[in-house]
Amino acid sequence: MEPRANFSVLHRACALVVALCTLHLSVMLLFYLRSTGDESEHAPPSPGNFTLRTLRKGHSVSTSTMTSTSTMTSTMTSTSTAIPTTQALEKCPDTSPLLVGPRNVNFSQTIDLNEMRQDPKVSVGGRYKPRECVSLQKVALIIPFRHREEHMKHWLYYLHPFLQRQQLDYGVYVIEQDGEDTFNRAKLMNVGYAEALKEYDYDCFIFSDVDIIPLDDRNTYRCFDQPRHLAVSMDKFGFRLPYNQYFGGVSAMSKEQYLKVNGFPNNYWGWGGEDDDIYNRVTFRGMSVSRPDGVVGRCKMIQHVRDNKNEPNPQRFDRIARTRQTMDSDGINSLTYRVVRTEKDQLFTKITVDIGKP
Ligand SMILES: *[C@@H]1O[C@H](CO)[C@@H](O)[C@H](O)[C@H]1NC(C)=O
Ligand SMILES: *[C@@H]1O[C@H](CO)[C@@H](O)[C@H](O)[C@H]1NC(C)=O
Ligand SMILES: [Mn+2]
Repeated sequence: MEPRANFSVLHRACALVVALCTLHLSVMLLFYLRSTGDESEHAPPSPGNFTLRTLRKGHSVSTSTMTSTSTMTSTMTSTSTAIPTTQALEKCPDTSPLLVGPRNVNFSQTIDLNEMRQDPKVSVGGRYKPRECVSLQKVALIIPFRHREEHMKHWLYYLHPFLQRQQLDYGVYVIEQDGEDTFNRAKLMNVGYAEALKEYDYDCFIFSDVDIIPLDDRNTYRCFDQPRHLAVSMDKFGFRLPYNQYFGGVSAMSKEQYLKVNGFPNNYWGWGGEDDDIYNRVTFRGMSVSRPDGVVGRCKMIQHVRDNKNEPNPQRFDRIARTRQTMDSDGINSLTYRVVRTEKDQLFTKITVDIGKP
């Protein structure tokens, strides 16, 4: 009797070991599958909109995150071949000698723009070009806007000198949504593109929130050989990207890149998702996102409460899941709006537009 009892105990022990091994293996397998399915594995935690990860599993992402600045400086300089030879001025260098690097900003200061308005180098409408050389690019800065006068002051106060140190030929376009209907950031950016081109032969467009101030002028506000994300290291996200596919805040696209993605969506009313749609457009057209490194790309956002009539858009997740189907028919080719008025300040051109409502 004794050996048989022993054998049965042994048998049970073995079965238990086998069961445990199986459990262990399946748990490992589960973890393995989850980590390979999740492309943003190494991304910092996303700020609450996790749904992005699931929606994105379907397509591959080719973000060249945090590409070093040295590889960037050589790009896009070939676009400036159209400079008249009769002009005595030479092309500006790839890297401006006027850069000063990191600088702090202080949003508690009271801003007086009048001194800046007297600067003879800036011409009406917020236009500037360096006297010392011919800029490599003609850059339009597009700022979607409504009820943020105080932020605008800070933006102008810090950005004009910043852009001048970068030796850019630039113009500042504040695109204000008329009326009090739900805000539409991306549509205003499309309007800015169209309106700026009516004034000057811009070849690069910077789309910037009014409340984001870059801290380092080595973060050049110009275009690169791929669409460029500029606000890569924001204080509100702990000076890092909130997630790998983040394309919000400030971005740059050449005219060619912009047309390749049919501009931006016109139907994102309210907060969120439009920047993810643009990101999708970029990847679906075979482009990738270029970025400065996290030190050069530092910037600060002026803290504020959420605006009225800019509540989170409940449709945004459905929309960003369908970018591929909608991008050819919804964009710069379907843009309609009506200019209500144009104001020419010394430091900016403000265009107030009726863009309709949801
Ligand atoms: C910012 O400006 C305010 C008002 O001028 C001043 O009191 C404060 O010390 C400044 N803060 C920093 C960090 O310089
Ligand atoms: C996710 O959050 C980022 C950062 O706040 C925002 O720019 C983006 O539009 C959000 N996307 C969605 C789908 O809510
Ligand atoms: Mn903001």
